[in-house]
Amino acid sequence: MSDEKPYWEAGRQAAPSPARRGRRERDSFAGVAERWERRVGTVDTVRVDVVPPGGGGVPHSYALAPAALLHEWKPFRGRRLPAGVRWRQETESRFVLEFPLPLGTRCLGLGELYRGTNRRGQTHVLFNSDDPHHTESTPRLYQSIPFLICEASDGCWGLFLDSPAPQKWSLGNDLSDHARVELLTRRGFQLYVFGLTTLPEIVCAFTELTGRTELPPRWSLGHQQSRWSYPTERKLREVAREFRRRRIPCDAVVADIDYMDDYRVFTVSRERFPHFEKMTRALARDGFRVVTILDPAVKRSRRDATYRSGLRHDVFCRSASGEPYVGQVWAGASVLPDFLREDVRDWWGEKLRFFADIGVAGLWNDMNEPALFNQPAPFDPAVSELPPDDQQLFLQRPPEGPVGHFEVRNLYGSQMARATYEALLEHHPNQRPFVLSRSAYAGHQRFGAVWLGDNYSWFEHLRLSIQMLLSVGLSGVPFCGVDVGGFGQDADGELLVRWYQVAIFYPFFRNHCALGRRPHEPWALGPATEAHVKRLIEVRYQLLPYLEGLFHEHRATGAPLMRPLSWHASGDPTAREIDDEFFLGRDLLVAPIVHRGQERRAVYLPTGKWHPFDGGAVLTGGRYHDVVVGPSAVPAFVRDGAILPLADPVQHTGELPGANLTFHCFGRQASGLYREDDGASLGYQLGECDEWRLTWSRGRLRAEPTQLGFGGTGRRYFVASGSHREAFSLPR
Ligand code: MIG
Repeated sequence: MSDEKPYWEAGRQAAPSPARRGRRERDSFAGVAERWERRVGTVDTVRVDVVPPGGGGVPHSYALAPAALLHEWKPFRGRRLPAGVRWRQETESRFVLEFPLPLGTRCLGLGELYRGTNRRGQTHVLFNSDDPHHTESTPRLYQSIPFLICEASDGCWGLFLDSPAPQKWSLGNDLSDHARVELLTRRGFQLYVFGLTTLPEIVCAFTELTGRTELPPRWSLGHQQSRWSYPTERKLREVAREFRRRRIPCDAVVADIDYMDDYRVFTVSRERFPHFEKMTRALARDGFRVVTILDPAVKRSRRDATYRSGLRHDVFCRSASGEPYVGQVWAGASVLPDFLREDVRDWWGEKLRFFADIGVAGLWNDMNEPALFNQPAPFDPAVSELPPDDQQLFLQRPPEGPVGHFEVRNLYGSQMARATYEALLEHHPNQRPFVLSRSAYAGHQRFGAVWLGDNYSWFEHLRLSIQMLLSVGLSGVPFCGVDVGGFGQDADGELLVRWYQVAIFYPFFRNHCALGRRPHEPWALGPATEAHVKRLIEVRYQLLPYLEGLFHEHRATGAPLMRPLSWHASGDPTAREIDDEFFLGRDLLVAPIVHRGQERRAVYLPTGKWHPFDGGAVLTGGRYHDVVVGPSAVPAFVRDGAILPLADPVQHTGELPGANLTFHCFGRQASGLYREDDGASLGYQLGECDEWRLTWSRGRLRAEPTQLGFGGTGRRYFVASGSHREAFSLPR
């Protein structure tokens, strides 16, 4: 462990000096608890540092963004915590938080759960797990983000319980008007209470603390095609070729676990991928990136170079006996790097050069809960005490010293993704990394994208994807998606088309399918399905300039890309209850078909006028409309007053800079921002980005540059309103 680093990079947070102590919390608590306050963004926030008796200090927070650790907090002047939040230590390893939950208060956020956006009325477990049974009775999943937003008619307040230890959130089940959270820890934690504000402001504050997502590489926003598995290079190239032959846009093909030799990390099977480097080069010439999966577990084999190197550097998690802990995963008996240690992340990062050498453009971290075949449910959530350190599978070593795995389990996936993200940045200092992860903890957005694991080819899971992705976005992680078409079970044409009608609006857009299931590439279910899916993917590519603008917005404000209706219609009680529609940014409202056999649906539109994306009569909001959604429809509405930048269809993002771009102006008066950058480098952080403020009125578009640091791509611009379109020149 390197302790020379400044405290915000390694080591525990600076203990408050005796001269500056927070307000002591309670006399009955035998440990140390201090209360602090600060305005985070625009939100009055109280922080409580709780250290149990005999504990060292507040454990290092992996959730907080480095910049957030530099802020000064003042001793809290109030007497009670806001919103009636109370906490106490019940037993040696159990803390309890309680707060009132008046009737009508909705509970949002809390990361990934196979449940609706309103988390009220159930008990949720935060303990990262690979549970293949994705039904409502499954209380926990791969990602844990202990940030809850309580939304009432007078605004939102929030709670962030920064601890990666097991948690159980009971949110007004048994129809009671109060919530109880159990946290099983012996190490202490930090609790943040965000005072009453709006939904956008509270997410802004939470992401000011825990960080935001930098712009993804443009190619990663295109269509990605995956399946478990394309087992040979011949097959992977054939899939790519089909996309081009059929002129269906696509940017990436994905190699799942079978590209490896004996499932060993940092290897390629030379039997099945004899010319991996040649393959990636050939695919690159055709506009394809290759993404490979990479699991954390290292095969325990003296013949494996990664294992030998790991032993030499002492990187593996150890059992209480002192031996590296051995679990069963794809490669058989395997060991697990301790990604909580900086030296281990560096070690892993060095190994990752392997992928750059063979031309891999992005990495997909799977099984990083970590999932172990012999320990599918390592901890029973019914238990209300933490087992002793030496009975938590293995020990890990965060900066403050060894601790049982369960207490820090929820960090494992994020810290693996962090190791990957930071290494890619270091190896290619001016390239935006792409890292996709299955497991996550609060703050994960700093390290890339997530997908929500092994869903099924069911309409239920199509519908739930909206609610789940909305929740993940409100929990701070904007770059998210689910397996399009569904992972388990078999998709049919109707499901696939309906799924693409939603998925083209997912921030992360990947078709994936499980081993042994019926293939569902865009063409696999017949020509009618193919034609609809092709058109939908084309629309996705047309929308990419808009989507990229939303990532800029996220960077500035923390706003997710997918937003619940109440985000932009806060005073509207009907909008608040709707969770089968969503906003993509401010200007698009998406209202897809989420049931089999339906050809029409009731669409609620908030106040204002709305333009059907596919054209047709303008609809007036503030009420429901009966809308027909055919298989080739784009089920979206554009806000009156929006200027939507749409590119001409392309086959992959490499062609995008050259594609004509049209500013579609909706209504008589409209305004917007439009930005351009190279889509690949970090130059935008240094101002290499062009930005215009657009205004449309009296049939004229005006563009006023607010920043000119990029220089343009030489593409042509148009302005359109209704069916009229004419050339436009963007002032530079
Ligand atoms: O035990 O790598 O969620 O997307 O295709 C299954 C094989 C392991 C689980 C992932 C899935 C992936 C699969 N993996």
